[in-house]
Amino acid sequence: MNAYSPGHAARHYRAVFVSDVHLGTRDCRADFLADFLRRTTCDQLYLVGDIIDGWHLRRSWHWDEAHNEVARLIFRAARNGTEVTYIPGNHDEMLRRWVGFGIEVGGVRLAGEAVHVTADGRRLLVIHGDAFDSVSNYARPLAIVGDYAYAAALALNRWFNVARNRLGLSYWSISAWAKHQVKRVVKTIDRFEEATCAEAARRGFDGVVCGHIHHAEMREIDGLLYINDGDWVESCTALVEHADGRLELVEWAALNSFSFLARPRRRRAEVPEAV
Ligand SMILES: [Mn+2]
Repeated sequence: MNAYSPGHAARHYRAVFVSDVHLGTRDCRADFLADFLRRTTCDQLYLVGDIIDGWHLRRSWHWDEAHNEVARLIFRAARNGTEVTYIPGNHDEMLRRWVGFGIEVGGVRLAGEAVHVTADGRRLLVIHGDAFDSVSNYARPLAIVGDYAYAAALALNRWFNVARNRLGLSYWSISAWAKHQVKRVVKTIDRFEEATCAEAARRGFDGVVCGHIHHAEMREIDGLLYINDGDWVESCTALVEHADGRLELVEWAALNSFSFLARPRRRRAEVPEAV
């Protein structure tokens, strides 16, 4: 398992933002996130929603040692002086009813949203982002269709239409349909980005940090900074702020050449004790 191999030493950042971890599901790369948290320290840690996937509670709850490790490392950071803010998303919305009470559990503060001021004085609105679903027409599940999927669709298309032809049916293009879907996804993401930015602008912020759509991004929209910290299911990305206020998207899996095919070993002894 490559995620636990000793890499470079721990890095310190002013702030770290992660979201859409989906702990409790099999698809969550808790092993990669545990590795990131073990090798990263920060003054402020923002958990920007969908950290625990409560929707899976009643269906197939999946929780292994890597999931434990993520929870342990977050609480350890809080104990060691990191200010941890947990902003619930739509998958951990059961926590939302508690945000009004100023609750802190093990040093982790629950909040509906947060304001982060960077070292160079920029004020950023930190939200999960699902409030903008209706404006952007974002509907789950919404996967980005990659190049390989498109190639697969083309191949499938050939066989599909051979079959349709034999059945006396007219030609119907899967690839054209797939292309149309990709266009629709791109449009939806654009609308989501514009909607969150418009909200931040309306409230006088310099930018917005969100998650929710599992699409890491950092760009300027109409003079406003839009940042999406991505997710820990597909892209395994985090947003970090350096000491001088510089913001950077870190692609942890790509950076460490982790293989998505390798799954963490389940035996407890394989995981180094961190606490
Ligand atoms: Mn979400």
